[in-house]
Amino acid sequence: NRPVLALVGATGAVGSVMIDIINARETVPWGEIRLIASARSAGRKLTVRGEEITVRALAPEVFDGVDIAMFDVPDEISAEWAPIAAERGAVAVDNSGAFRMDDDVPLVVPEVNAHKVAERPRGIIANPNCTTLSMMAALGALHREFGLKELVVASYQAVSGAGAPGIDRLYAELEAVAGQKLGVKAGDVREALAAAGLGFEDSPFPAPLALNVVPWAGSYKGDGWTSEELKVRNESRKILGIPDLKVSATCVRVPVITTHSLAVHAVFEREVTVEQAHKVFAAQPTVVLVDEPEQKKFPTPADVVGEDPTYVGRVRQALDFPNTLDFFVCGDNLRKGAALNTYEIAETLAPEFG
Ligand code: 2RA
Repeated sequence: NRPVLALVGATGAVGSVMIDIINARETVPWGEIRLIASARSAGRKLTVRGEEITVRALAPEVFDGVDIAMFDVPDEISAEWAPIAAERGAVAVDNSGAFRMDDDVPLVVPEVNAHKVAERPRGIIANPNCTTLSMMAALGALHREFGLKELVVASYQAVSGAGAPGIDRLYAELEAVAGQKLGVKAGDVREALAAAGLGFEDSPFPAPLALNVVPWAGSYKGDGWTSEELKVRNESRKILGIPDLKVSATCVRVPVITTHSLAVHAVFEREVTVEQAHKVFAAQPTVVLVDEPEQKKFPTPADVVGEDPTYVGRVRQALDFPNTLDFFVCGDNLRKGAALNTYEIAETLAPEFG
């Protein structure tokens, strides 16, 4: 008997990427794949590995007989339904923020801490936030070798992290500024957006993003910090298993559709050279190194979007900080940052049910 997989949120942005990933796999271990979504989307038919599957409405009984249920839904839906799936006997692999910092829920990046999938007293496993996740394959590999001590990061986050409204808003803003010589006088971009009827009351971003960058992602959490910045700190500590890791993050939204980037300043216990770091990255199958400064070769989000691996470049030994590397990471926030990592957790679990 092969395991039964369910995908909750099958018709959403991440759910669609998930189906693409399942379709692109050479082989899959599943005996049955169930697609689940809100009542509004129920009845739609989607093709998975050549088979047309009717989307079912979320209800307790849809989890009967399911071994692994992947959730790509908003926090409050996961908070309610992942425990219901677990009660019905499924392992819930959840991509929301509802359970990530729960002590009884492992937070898993398979190439860093796959063994944690076994420690799941609630029957729930969490998938990290895409910002943290985008650098974990690279950092986990370095940590194993050199012992990570401190982490300072600045993110350059794509608008699809804010979902379809984020994508729609950036395209609308780009249209409003297209063909004009803007960005030469304070406020001229805001004026162009206002003239196009683009206010900020219902924008996912608190400032113009076209011809701009916005040092704000997520919600306000007090003392100056945003939710995204605190997630980078708390989730990095939990995934890497370093509870006292010193972390400071500044999260910035940039006019990129998909693929988050991070500038990483990482301090290690042991001495580390660029050459050694290159070797570590080259040995990590889920990392691609693009680091030829003399040829001006480095990763950029526009070149990485749609790719599964994490791309790393601009690796430098910090001139004024011992045992310290600076580097730049790009990772597709909808693939490894969300759907792919969730699916890899499910694949890691599959042999338990085979
Ligand atoms: C963002 N990290 O980029 C969030 C999405 N989970 O907005």
